[in-house]
Amino acid sequence: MSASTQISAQPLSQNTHLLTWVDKIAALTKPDAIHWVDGSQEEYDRLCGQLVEGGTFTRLNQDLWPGCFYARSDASDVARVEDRTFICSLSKDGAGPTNNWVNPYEMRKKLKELFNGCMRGRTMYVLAYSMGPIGSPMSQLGVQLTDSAYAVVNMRIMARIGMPVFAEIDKGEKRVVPCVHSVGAPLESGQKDVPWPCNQEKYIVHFPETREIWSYGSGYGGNALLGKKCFALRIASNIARDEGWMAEHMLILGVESPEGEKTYVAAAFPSACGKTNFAMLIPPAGFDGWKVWTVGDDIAWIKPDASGRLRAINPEAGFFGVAPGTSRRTNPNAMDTLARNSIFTNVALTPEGGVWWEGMTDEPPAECTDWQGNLWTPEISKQTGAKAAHPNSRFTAPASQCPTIDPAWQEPEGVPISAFIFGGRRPTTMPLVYQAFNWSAGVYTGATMGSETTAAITGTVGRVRRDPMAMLPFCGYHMGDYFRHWIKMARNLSETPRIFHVNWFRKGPDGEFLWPGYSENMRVLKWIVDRAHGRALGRETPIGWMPRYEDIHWNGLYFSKETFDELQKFDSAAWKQEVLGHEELFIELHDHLPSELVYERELLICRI
Ligand code: TSX
Ligand code: MN
Repeated sequence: MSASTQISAQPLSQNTHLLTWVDKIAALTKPDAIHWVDGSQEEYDRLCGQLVEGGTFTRLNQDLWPGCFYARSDASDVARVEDRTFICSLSKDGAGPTNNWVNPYEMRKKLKELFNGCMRGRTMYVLAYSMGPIGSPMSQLGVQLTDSAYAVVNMRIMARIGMPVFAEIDKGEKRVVPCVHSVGAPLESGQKDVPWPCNQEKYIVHFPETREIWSYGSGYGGNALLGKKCFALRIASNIARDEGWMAEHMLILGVESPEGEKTYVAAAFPSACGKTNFAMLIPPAGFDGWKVWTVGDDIAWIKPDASGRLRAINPEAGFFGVAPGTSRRTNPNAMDTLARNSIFTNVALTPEGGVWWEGMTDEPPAECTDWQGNLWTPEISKQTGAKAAHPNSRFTAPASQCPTIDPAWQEPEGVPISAFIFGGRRPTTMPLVYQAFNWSAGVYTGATMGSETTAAITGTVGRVRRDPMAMLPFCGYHMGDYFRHWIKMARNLSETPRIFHVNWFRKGPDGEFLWPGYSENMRVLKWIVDRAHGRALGRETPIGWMPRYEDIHWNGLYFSKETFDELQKFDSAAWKQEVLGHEELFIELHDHLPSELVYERELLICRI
C-alpha cells in the first residue's frame, strides 16, 4: 500500500482505474490529505465553513442573503486566460491556427514539473461530476482532482456531483474524463495560507485525443470549474465531432404560446450581448398568455434523436453569470435565482453584509468594500474611476431556483430544437433580424458572426471582432473542421432547424439604439418561432428572409414603420465592407474550410 493510499479518506468508488489514477496523481502532487467528495449538503456546509475560517469566504447577512457566501480573488486571477489555454492534440494542424498548440509530449513533461508536489500542505478533493442529468444518454462523466475547496463548492452548484456520480462511474458503462486542477500554491509546514492562493504562472491544458484536462495556477471560473468551458466545450466538441453531435456555446429557451404550443430555440452570442438576459426573457405587454422558459444560459449539447430531430440538453446545473448590469429591471429572473444559496465572487460587499455591483440598483450604496478590499464610495469612484465590482465579477447560482426554469430542463432525452439564433453587438450593417435561406447559408452566417469590441474586452471600441458561433475560445479543434462538422450535421437530420441572425444593438444616425431590446425581443422571437413552424411571412432580401413591418406582433408597443425600416435596412455598401471582413478569418482557416462556405460567400457577393 502506497503512502498516498494511507492518507486517503474512505474512497467512494470501487472502480480500480479511478483508484489507481487517484493514487498516481496523489503520488505526483503530494497532498497532505485526500477527501472523496460525497456531494451532500452537510459536506457543502462544512467546506463553506472551512472557507470562512480560512478567509476565502465571507458569510453574507443571512437575513438578506440566505445561504450565500462572498469571495474576493487575488487581483491577478480574475478571468479566463486565453493566452495560457492550450490544445495539445497530436498534430498542430488538428488544433488549428486559432488555438495555442504545444506538442503533447513537451506539455506532459512541463506538467509533470509543475504538478510535482504542488498540493503539499493541502487537501486533494476527488470530485466526481456529471455534465447533464445523471443517467441521461447525452450526459458525460468527469472526475476533477483539485486542491481548491472553492472549486468544489462552486462545482456543486454548477454540476451534478458526488455519490450518485460515483455510482454511475462504477457501472462502468461510460468513459470518464480525468481532470487535474491545482492552484499551484503548496504550503510549507507551518506556512499560513492566503485567502486566494494561486500562481502567477498559469496553464489550462487540454489533451483532445486522450480526453484529459490539466489546469494549473488559477482558482477562478472557467480555469478552475473544469466541467464548464474545459470539458463541456473544448473536450466535448472533440467527442461530439467523433460521435456525430454538437457541443455549442448556446443558451436554450422554450417559447410557450397561449395555446400551449412549446417551441425551443438555441442561441449563440459573443460576450457582452446579454445572453443570460435573453435566456430568462419575460414577455412584454401585449403578450398575454405567452411564456418563455429557461433551459440553460451558456452551453448546449445537441444530438439527433432516432427520428432525425435535433434534441438539446443543458449540461450544467447552475448559472455562473456576470454580475455587473444584472438588476431587477434588466433581469428579474436572475435576481430571484441568485437571491439565496449562491456564491458571489469579486463583487462589492456592503456594510450590512450584502453584495452590490454596478448596475444592480440605480442608487449606489453610500459606501462599500470593493472587490479588492478597499473602501469604495460614489465620490471616490467619481474621482478615480474605481469600480466597486470587477467587470468580470460573478454569481454562482442553482438553475433550479430560476422562476422560469423549464419543467423539462432535466429531461434525459433533451428538448427538440426548432431554430438556431446567432447574434452580435453591431452598431451598423446588421438588421434586427433575418433568416438564412437554408442550412449552409445559416452555417455561413454563424461562421462569420462578430461583435463590436467593447472597452472591457480589448480597450479599443468600434471594431468588429469575428467570433464564429461564439466558439473561437472554446472549440477544442480546428475551426475549419468545426464548420465542416456543422455542414455535415444536416445530413443526419429529417428536419433541419431554421437559422436566424439577430442584432439588438443597431444604432441610428444620432448614435441612439434603434431597438428597445430586453423584453421587447419577444417580438423578434415570436417571428422566429412562427417562421420555424412555416406560418409567418417575410420578404426575400440579398442576405436572407426578413419580416415586413406587418409581420411583427406590435401589441403593447408603439414602434413606427419608419424606425423599423431603418432597423431592418439592407445597406449594400456596408455589406460589401462586411464580406471583406469575413475574408480575414477565412484566409486564416482556408486549408480546412468546407467548400460550401466558400460557395456561400460567392453567392452572397453576387447578391449584394
Ligand atoms: O441584455 C441585453 N439585451 C438582451 C435582453 C434580453 N442588453 C444588455 C447588454 C449588455 C449585457 C441590451 N442592451 C439589450 C438587449 O436586448 N439592448 C441593449 C441596448 C439598449 C440599452 C438601453 C436601452 C435600449 C437599448 N434603453 C432604453 O431604451 C430606455
Ligand atoms: Mn459563456
